[in-house]
Amino acid sequence: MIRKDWTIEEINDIYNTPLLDLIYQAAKVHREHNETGEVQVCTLLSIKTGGCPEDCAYCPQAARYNTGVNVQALMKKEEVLDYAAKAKAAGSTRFCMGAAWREVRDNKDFDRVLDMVKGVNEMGMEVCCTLGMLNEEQAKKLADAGLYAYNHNLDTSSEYYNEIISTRTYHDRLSTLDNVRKAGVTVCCGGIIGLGETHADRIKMLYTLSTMPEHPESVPINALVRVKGTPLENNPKVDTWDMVRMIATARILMPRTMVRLSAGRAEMSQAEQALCFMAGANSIFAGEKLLTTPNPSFEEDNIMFELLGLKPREAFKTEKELAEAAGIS
Ligand code: SAM
Ligand code: DTB
Ligand code: SF4
Repeated sequence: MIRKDWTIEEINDIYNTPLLDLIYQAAKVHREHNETGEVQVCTLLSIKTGGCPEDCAYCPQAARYNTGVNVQALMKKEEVLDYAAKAKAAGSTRFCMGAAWREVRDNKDFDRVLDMVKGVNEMGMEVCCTLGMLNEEQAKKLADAGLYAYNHNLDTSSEYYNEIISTRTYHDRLSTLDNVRKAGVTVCCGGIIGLGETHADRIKMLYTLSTMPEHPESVPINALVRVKGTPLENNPKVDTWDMVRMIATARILMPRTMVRLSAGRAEMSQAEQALCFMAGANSIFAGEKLLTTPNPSFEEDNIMFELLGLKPREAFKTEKELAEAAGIS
C-alpha cells in the first residue's frame, strides 16, 4: 500500500528507529515493492554552467561566490547528443541536463533545450532536465518535446529554506513542481543534508515529499559537496549514517519511488554505498562529474556493481510494467 497521509509523528518515529532495525525495515519494504539488486543509472550533464543570479548557499554555480567555476554558455545540441550517446554506451538509461538558471525564459536558448530533449528522447533514453523555475506553458512545451522527468529539489524544510536561499521562496519551488505534474512529466524532487539543518528539518522535508498528492517518482538524497568559496564550505562532512537514515526513511515512506544516492558518493567507500543500497537506494548518478564536482567513474561503478551483484535498471521499465499489468504488450 502506498500511503500519502503520513504524520510528522510517524515519520519522526521511523527516522529515529535504532539504525540496524531501520535498515532492516527499509530493506523489507524495498524488496516487497521493487526488484532486488536493480539500480537506475543516470548521467548528469551541465549544459549551461555558472553565473547563476541565485544565492543558494551550497552552490558552486552562484555568480556571487568565488568558487573558480568557469561560466559556460548553453552548449550546442550536437555536443550534448554526443555526450548522451557516450553515457548510453556506458550503461546509463537516464540522461539529465542541468542549467544554472534561476528560471526558464521563452527565448532561443529554451528552443535549443527543447531540441536537445527531442534528440535524447529519440535515442531511447529517459530524458530529465533541471532548469530552475518553470511556468505551466513551459512545462507543457518540455512534455511535448518528450521530457520524461523534471528535477526540482526542495532541498530542506520550508522553515530552514530561508537560511539557505533568499532569492526565491519555498512556495515558488512548489508551484514549479505543480506545473510539472500538470504537464504529465514525472517529478524528481529531493534534498540535501549537511546544510546545517536539524533532524526535525529533515523530517519535515520528508513529510512534505511523502504527503504530496502523488509521491515524486524519484527522490534524490544529496550529501552537501562542500565547495570552497561558498558560504557552506566549512560545514562538517556529512556522516554516512545520516545518509543511510535519510534513505531508509524515504524508502519506507515512499515504497515505489526511485530513491537516489546522489551527490556525495565520491567521498564514500564501497561499503558505505552498499549500506545505502541495503537501506533502499535504487538509483545513482554515474560518470566522473556531477554538474561541476567529481563523482566516481563508470569503471569504478562497474566494479562496485559486479562486487555487490547489482544490475542497471532498463529504461522506461515502469511503463512496461504498467502496460503488462493492463494486458497491453
Ligand atoms: N538551477 C536549477 C535549480 O536550482 O533548480 C538547476 C540546477 S541546481 C545545481 C540542482 C540541484 O543541485 C540543487 O537544487 C541542489 O539540490 C543540488 N546541488 C547544488 N549544489 C550542490 C552541492 N554543493 N552539494 C549537493 N547538492 C547540490
Ligand atoms: C540532484 O539532486 N543532484 C544533482 C542533480 N539533482 C541535478 C546535482 C548535484 C550537484 C552537486 C554539485 C555540483 O556538481 O555542482
Ligand atoms: Fe543557481 Fe540552481 Fe545553483 Fe541555486 S542551485 S545557485 S538556482 S544553479
